[in-house]
Amino acid sequence: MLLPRMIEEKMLILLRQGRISKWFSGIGQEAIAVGVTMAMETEEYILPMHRNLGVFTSRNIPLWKLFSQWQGKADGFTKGRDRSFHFGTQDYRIVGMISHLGPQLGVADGIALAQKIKGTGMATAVFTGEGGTSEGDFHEALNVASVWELPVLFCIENNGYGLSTPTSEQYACKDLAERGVGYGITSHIIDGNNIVEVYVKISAILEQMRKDSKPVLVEFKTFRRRGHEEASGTKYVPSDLMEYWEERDPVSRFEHYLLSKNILNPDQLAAMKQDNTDLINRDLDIAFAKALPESSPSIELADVYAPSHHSRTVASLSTQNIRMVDALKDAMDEAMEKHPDLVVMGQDIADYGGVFKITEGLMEKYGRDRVRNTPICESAIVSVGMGLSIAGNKSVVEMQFADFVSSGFNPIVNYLAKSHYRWGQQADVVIRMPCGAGVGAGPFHSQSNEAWFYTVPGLKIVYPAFPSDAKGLLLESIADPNPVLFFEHKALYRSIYQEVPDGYYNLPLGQAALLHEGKDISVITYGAGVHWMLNLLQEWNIDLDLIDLRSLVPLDKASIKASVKKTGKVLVLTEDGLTGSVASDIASFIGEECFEFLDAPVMRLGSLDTPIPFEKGLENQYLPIDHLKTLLKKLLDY
Ligand SMILES: Cc1ncc(C[n+]2csc(CCOP(=O)(O)OP(=O)(O)O)c2C)c(N)n1
Repeated sequence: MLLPRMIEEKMLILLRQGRISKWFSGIGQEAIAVGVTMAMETEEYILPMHRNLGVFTSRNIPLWKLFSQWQGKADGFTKGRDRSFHFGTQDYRIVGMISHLGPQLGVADGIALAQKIKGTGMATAVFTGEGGTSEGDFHEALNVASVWELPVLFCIENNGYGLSTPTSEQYACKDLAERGVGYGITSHIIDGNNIVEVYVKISAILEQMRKDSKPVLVEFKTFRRRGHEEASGTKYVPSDLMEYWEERDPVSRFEHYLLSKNILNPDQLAAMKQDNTDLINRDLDIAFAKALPESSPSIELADVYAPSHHSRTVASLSTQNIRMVDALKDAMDEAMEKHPDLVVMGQDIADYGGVFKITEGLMEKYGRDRVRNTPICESAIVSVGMGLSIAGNKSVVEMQFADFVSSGFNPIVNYLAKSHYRWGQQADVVIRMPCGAGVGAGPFHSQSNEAWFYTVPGLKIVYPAFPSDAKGLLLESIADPNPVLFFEHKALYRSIYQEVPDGYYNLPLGQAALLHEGKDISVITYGAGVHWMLNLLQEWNIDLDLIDLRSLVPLDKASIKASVKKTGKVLVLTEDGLTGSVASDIASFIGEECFEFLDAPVMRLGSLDTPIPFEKGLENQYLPIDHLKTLLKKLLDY
């Protein structure tokens, strides 16, 4: 406890000298981080927050490395890409927070799930402030841990304020520990300023958790003695409250205890302090001498995605004439065989087989550990996928409908997408997205929402239009170590048949397919748009290139360019509305890169910029299909 305290005191000085950026103080809260970490086994994962320096020091991370991280140095854990405690390290089994506070609670569930499936008997500890307990993520994570019986130690550090918000404005129950009852979780209240109580009680709790594999909720009562971050001060804190907690300082309390029991004498204490001072000063000098990151745009871009090392398997010659749903079902089965660490999660996907029956039979074949029904909590389940990846498992998360991904948006765009760039941790998660209109399902069961994710670096987006592509691309997406949003158009599920190769094969991402060749126009599209065009070509013999993009990130710019160069006229067709769409982005790429080949303005065609209406006539009016021929004629005549 002395070491993190003394590091902080030094940091406050450096902050005033402008030699480090923000500082979130944990002064007065050290007993919790230190006590919990010392009660954990070194191989067990801990997911700390911004005031838990004691977790990092108790895991014996070299101080120069920590200091380098805080100074944005090349040798820090994030190579200058993220600040303060926003990093993880597999070497020390620590997974740091993202700013959004709550998602890591679900990540802890995922790590604990991996441990449970592997039968390691290990527990996982995760921290949150009392402010963070108001986020949906907290409730979702507790519920999942309880329903799935995951050995997660949920540690609430109740330090009186969330930024300036006192507990009375944060929650209305007496103690946050009461929340455990609502989720069927045992809970405890522990004096967070008493290291002996923390260590002894948490050791006993963990011992039990490792045996019975159940989550436990602990509320540590403590107090935040400094401002939310150093610049923001503590004006709003009544002085008598501050004094009350100063008297209960965990470090001086323990010093007093050790001295009074003659476990430690004053000389030893002074020597410890001197050793710490020397260590801190020495490592600070090392960190200050370290270089800032030397980088370039190409180095930064190369680190957004984890490299894929898997091999390519060509498709067998034996085939079956099947639908998209059958091909996807096949792919899931092949993937479960190929990757023994793959876990599949989603609502109603186990016994029921999923609402579209794509996971039917998987649970019977691969067991309940690997094929898991989830409660209705998209955010927690995406976070669980992240946790599984940290612990070495692949996962596929089925959104019941692509529309519901909005409830899991935050961990996708902030956790999964940024993880490899931030600290080199892959997010090996595929999110299956049954999407699309034309099925009379209205505004919340029909969206083609790929554009929501298209602007976020770190995500891959795949959108097949045929059964054989769907199988090979899903297998590739699962083999790929990066987060992939895999769109499956519901209207194509049962309407399109194709000869699909048996067995395992994977198709590369970022390679478009040229489905029809011609010289007059290039039509660039994906998903249902491909079939609208194929239908039109059956009744109208028009000399055009039809390009099925198959994946949107990575995007096959070379094929787009080659076709536009040949035809000089282009239509980018999408089922999405046009404003801010992938189609608009492709159109601007063509405008910039292919201008000299163009004989007409780049045309776009998409749906109306309205929510998707339910009634058939309205839905038809919403979709762009009826305008396709007119627009192509206009382009031909231009
Ligand atoms: C989703 C989200 N909303 C708001 C914030 C801004 N914010 C950062 S920390 C914080 C207070 C957190 O309070 P608490 O969870 O009690 O932790 P403490 O800082 O007291 O340790 C707030 C409001 C954020 N980081 N993320």
